[in-house]
Amino acid sequence: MQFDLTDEQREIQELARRFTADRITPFAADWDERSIFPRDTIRAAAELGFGAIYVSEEGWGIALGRLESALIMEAMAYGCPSTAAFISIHNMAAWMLDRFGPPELKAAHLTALVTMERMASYCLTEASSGSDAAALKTRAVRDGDTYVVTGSKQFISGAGENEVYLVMVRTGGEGPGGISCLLIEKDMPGVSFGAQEKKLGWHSQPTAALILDGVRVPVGNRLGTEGEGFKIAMAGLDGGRVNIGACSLGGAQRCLDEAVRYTRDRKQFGRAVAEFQNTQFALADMETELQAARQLLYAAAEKVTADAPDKTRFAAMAKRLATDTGSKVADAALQLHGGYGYLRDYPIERFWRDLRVHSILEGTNQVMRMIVGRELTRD
Ligand code: FAD
Ligand code: 2MC
Repeated sequence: MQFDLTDEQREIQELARRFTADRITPFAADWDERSIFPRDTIRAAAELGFGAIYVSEEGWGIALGRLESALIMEAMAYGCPSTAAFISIHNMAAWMLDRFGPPELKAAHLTALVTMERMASYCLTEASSGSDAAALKTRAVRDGDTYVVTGSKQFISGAGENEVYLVMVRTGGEGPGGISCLLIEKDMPGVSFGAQEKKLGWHSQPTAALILDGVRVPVGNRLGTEGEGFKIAMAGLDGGRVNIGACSLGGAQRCLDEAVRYTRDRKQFGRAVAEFQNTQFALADMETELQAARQLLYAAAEKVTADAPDKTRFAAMAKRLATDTGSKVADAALQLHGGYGYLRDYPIERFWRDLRVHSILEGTNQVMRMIVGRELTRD
């Protein structure tokens, strides 16, 4: 597969890079330092179509492919991985609604999600079911034309701020086949939120528990059929994992660029640090590994766009490699900055913190290996 980007893809990449340089990079350190959620900047990104990148035109989105989405996420993460990842999760939820929602539900919600007037969360994880997502316990009991939903979701990105929550709930028996996906709104009676989590990174976006206490949700708010929720959740994650990988690549590219700049300026033993062979070898490995991860990620993105039979395996491989490589590159860049890399005066430590969680969320990198290994060894 060739990755000579088309002229249109280059234009999209350039647009996202310009937006990042103007609206994200100058402010990201302050968002991190003061835990500011940059709602206005996120809305400005949506004005460019970045809130509904692969939502169909009928769903008021810009109907691009997953490679274009990866390019946009990579570009925005060059300024702030946390904010780019927030927008990625919203895109995942908006696509799930567009792809699997009934027409009236789409008509009611999609236009506001596309403009990001209203923002969406994805709610799968529970306190006792993280990696084993199909063991979730949040219960939805049918009562006439509503479901009564009780339970709680842990670690929800956007919880408390976002207006819309796509929630995986149990409508049937145990296992993945008993799960359905419901759209729940922030202002429905019985919805509340836990305290904001205090995190190592991802400070520009909120994370909290979503608590559901007897929430009455119309049956018309269900995406897909009863029992289809787990597959819908996994289908969303195929794209989400590619995007999270792209966020790691963008953040790591920034760290590499900063390390090149810094080591050329910094002098020790009468020479620029960049002149030491150790530095050049380190930079060479960072560049090589980033390029390799990028190629796999773009290939995975194309497979998700094409709905290829091996898309889930490729998304898992790409997410694993891009996020591990991203953190490795950020760590090497920190080392090349010496003690200054450890200070908030330089951006590296923020990227180091923000990228670290990408090996954990949207499926840990152990789960990514499980997906790949199971497929390789299946009869
Ligand atoms: P566990 O599943 O308890 O895993 C603990 C360790 O055991 C890990 O190292 C794991 O890899 C390993 N492990 C587990 N099972 C196996 C196995 N079979 N083989 C080998 N190793 C295994 N979730 C959402 O639904 N929506 C969100 O918006 C969201 N946002 C998040 C934001 C942040 C900042 C964080 C930290 C998490 C977020 N999550 C979200 C949750 C995230 O997806 C989970 O944390 C993740 O899936 C892991 O689940 P867990 O934390 O329960 O870890
Ligand atoms: N697309 C469509 N269907 C899929 C699918 C996919 N990508 N992956 C699995 N399925 C289907 C699968 O085919 C099966 O269907 P059937 O029963 O008809 O054969 C069904 O779903 C159940 O799949 P599995 O048998 O693979 O389910 P299992 O319980 O063994 O585990 C596993 C699947 C471990 C891969 C899944 O639980 C998982 O991905 N865990 C990690 C959880 C996770 O990623 N959480 C992220 C939360 S979101 C987040 O962190 C954010 C920041 C937003």
